[in-house]
Amino acid sequence: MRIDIITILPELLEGPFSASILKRAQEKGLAEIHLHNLRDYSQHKQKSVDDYAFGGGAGMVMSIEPIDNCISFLKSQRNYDEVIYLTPDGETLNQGISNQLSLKENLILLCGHYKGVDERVRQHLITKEISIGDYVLSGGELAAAVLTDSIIRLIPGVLNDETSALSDSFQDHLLAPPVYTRPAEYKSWDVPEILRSGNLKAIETWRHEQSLERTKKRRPDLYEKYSK
Ligand code: 6GU
Repeated sequence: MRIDIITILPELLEGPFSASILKRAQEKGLAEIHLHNLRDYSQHKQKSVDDYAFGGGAGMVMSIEPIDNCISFLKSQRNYDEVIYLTPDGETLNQGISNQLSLKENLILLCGHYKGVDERVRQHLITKEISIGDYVLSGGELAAAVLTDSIIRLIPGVLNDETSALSDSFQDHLLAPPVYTRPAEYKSWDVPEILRSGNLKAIETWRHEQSLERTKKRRPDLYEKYSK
């Protein structure tokens, strides 16, 4: 899988992709992440990428030309499955969307800023719009990092223990059960006896019950989906 990210702040994204699982996925050749500085595609001598809004009002709008230039250049190199715009008014990200996107070959992510992009970008160049939740970020970069992480960890071979993505919270509409590690005795805060029993069948049953209980209590909306 290859992900091309178009941004005015590439330095904001370098950190998250150069450590841990995302770094290892790239080193193993399972994922390629390429950052593109939108300013490099501006024709202006000051490299500007935004302008005043037609009709007036506060706030700048990201211009169509550098965005179209960058996307056109990328599309001339290979075919893309989706061109995704990260925006608070997009479809809210969930595990199902990440699962679907993890099966794609090439993705473009466009990070929004200011008052957003010229609407013609959305009408003619974008195939999918994603938000990561109902709160406002200063730009789309952190959302692009979240989306990229959630997709890449699902690619087979990225996680050491391949079953571990399958046992994540949300993968089956349930929250994950509680986990414990040594020491078994700490102050008087005990580890449930069953987890130390060695009875694998009983442990599996206990974990499933805990998942159900947790989901019902903390996320009744998810529990509703699961029990349907
Ligand atoms: Cl994708 N962008 C911005 N700026 N804010 C957000 C978001 C995206 N998703 C949630 N809040």
